[in-house]
Amino acid sequence: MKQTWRWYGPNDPVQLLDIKQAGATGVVSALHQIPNGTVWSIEAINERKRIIEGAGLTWDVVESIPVHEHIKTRSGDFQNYIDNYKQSIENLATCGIHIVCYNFMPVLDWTRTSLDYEVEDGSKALRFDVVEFAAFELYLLKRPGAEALYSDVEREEAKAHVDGLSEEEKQTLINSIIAGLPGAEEGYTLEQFQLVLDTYRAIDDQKFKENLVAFLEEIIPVAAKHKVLMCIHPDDPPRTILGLPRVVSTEADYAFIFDRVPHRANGITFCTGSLGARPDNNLVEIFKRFADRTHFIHLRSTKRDDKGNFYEANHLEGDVDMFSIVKGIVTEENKRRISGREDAIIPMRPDHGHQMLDDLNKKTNPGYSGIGRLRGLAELRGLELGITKSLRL
Ligand code: DNO
Repeated sequence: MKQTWRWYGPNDPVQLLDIKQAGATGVVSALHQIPNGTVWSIEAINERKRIIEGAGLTWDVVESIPVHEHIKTRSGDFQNYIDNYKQSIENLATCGIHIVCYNFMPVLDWTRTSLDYEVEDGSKALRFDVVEFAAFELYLLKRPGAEALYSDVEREEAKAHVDGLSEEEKQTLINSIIAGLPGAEEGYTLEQFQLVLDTYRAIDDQKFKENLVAFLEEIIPVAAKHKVLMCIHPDDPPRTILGLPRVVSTEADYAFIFDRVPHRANGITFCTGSLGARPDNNLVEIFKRFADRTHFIHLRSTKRDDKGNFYEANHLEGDVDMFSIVKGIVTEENKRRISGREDAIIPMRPDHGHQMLDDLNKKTNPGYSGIGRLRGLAELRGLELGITKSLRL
């Protein structure tokens, strides 16, 4: 695997030199300063590229060019936003960047209820708690129609939870969910949030799937023409939230997308942490089935319980069988090498990490502190090396 690291740009508290010292050779980055829906100009792309290469690293993957809400709902100025998206893809190719990650999650990007969940060694992890989430949507957001999704017992639990929170704790819960985690291009107030949710009233999973396909039918031919590999990131968490449609959560979802738009430029960001939060996702099988169109990999593990809660575990712990996953990846890379594919080395980044050691005293991007990811990368590269050597590759 090509060992890469997500970098939010010059304002990221983790610097390019830190990334080098962590052992990564590639960078995953996006032009977060450009408003969602606007074309990424060649100048702006080259400027970022120059900074990354100036530090002796390569810019291997764009994560992400955000997909505008109007594209997702196919409303308003969506065609203009699709045209801009195509232009950004073409401009990236002109600058020599050929892998683009994106997601098709309505309204919110990844979602957690707690950004500082303390695990037993004293480090802090990100967590999704079903009761906290219910408390948010039932009693803080007061989303119309939300009650119907919960049983009496669940509503009572959520009520008890919210009643036990101070005003400050309520605000923290709200912010954790809607103020925008790093990489999410949008942040909302409660009022704005409800308004955006309302734009999905008439869009069920089936309709949303068609909206995704319609988007892919436009962008994949452009990507293919410019040799850009598009890779869709799975929903996180991989199930419906807030009554919103979800269409990239399971093996069947992927099968549908690739059946409708088969070109290999239509590919996957294989994110073990996101997919692994769902007990019925067999990650090894999903990887096997779509390995040849996996263009980018996020390695991370989650620890689930039987109520739907999960937290982000250390990279080699939790519910993800990281050994089998990495073995599958190494095997796929070898297959590609033998068949002469140019993309035989797949970029991987250690996804998230605990806030730990010195980072506990710093302001860090949730999930994206330096030391936790350094630990993750160190463990993962060791695992890969062990597998590669034992397979005599
Ligand atoms: C969270 C990330 C996501 C991801 C986007 C891809 O840590 O995995 O924000 O970058 O969903 O578009």
